[in-house]
Amino acid sequence: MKATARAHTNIALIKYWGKRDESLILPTNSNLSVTLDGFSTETTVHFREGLKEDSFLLNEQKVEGAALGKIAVFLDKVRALYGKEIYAQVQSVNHVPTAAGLASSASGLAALAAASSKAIGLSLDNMELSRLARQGSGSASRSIYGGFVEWQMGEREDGLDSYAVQIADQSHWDIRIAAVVLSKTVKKVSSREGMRRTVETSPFYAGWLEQTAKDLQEIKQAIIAKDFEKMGSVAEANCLRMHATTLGANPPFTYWQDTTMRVMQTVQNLREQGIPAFFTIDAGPNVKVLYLPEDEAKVKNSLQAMEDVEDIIISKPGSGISYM
Ligand code: 2P0
Repeated sequence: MKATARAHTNIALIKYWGKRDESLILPTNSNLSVTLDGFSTETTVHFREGLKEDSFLLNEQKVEGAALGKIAVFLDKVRALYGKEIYAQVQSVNHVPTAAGLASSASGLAALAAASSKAIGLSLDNMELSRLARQGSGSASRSIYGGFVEWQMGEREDGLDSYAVQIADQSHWDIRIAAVVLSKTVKKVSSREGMRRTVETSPFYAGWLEQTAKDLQEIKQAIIAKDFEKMGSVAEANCLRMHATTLGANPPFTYWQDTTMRVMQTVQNLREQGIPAFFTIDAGPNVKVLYLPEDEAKVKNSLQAMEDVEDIIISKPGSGISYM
């Protein structure tokens, strides 16, 4: 009862920002991401009779506390599908070229969903797998697929219609995504806490929801038509709107640092020079820059010239779940 799976992380171009059901992880809006080939998690799950609890090794280090708790809660859902109490040894390796806090729960929970369901003998299709991964971490539902992926929010209370679908695979469009790793990042509000506080208290949240549904339709058309300016400008505006909701929360907060804003400025300067480059930012200070392969040297040089940029990790659209 052992299986190994690999998943890549993803970056949202239309953000998932808020839950309508915290326990099933059902979002308030449909959202869309691109899977990144530069970051992945490989996870082995071994269910064994006689174990009294789950255990977790991450990059060969024993993990306990809240991180183990998240895994055990997720494995409870897999055990419930299987119908029997049996515990597992979980071993994960994060393939992230730097220790910069970029490893996301998306690749981790997607790999765990695939490996654990296979190990326990369930054979789930991608829709079922996406629905399962969603219950570990919302963004993990999208990492089941490669390329451009939409997580459809669904309407049901039981979440059966809330899962991701592929809009276009990784060979559809050769774009680049540079993850700009900043030095001296400060401790952030977790995305779970940040989205909860925003949904509950920010008067800007209603405006965010209204516009994001329109953004999603526009970006899907842009992706299919390979209209880079359109895709980039919609993604950038959507990111700015998501971050604007946090300033309206009570207590207010922001994920941005001074360095975050300087990278945003650099990207805007590139555009003024005629280079189509766009940024997006998740629940943290690091910035991801979208650009076309022919502009790589100029984009990289501008970012590398900046103070406080520690690393630049370049991805292409990556693949979905695979089994080892
Ligand atoms: C996203 N983020 O769409 C958004 C944009 C952060 C900002 O999904 O609570 O780790 O486990 O469902 O998926 C990060 O949140 O949150 C996230 P949970 P998750 O990528």
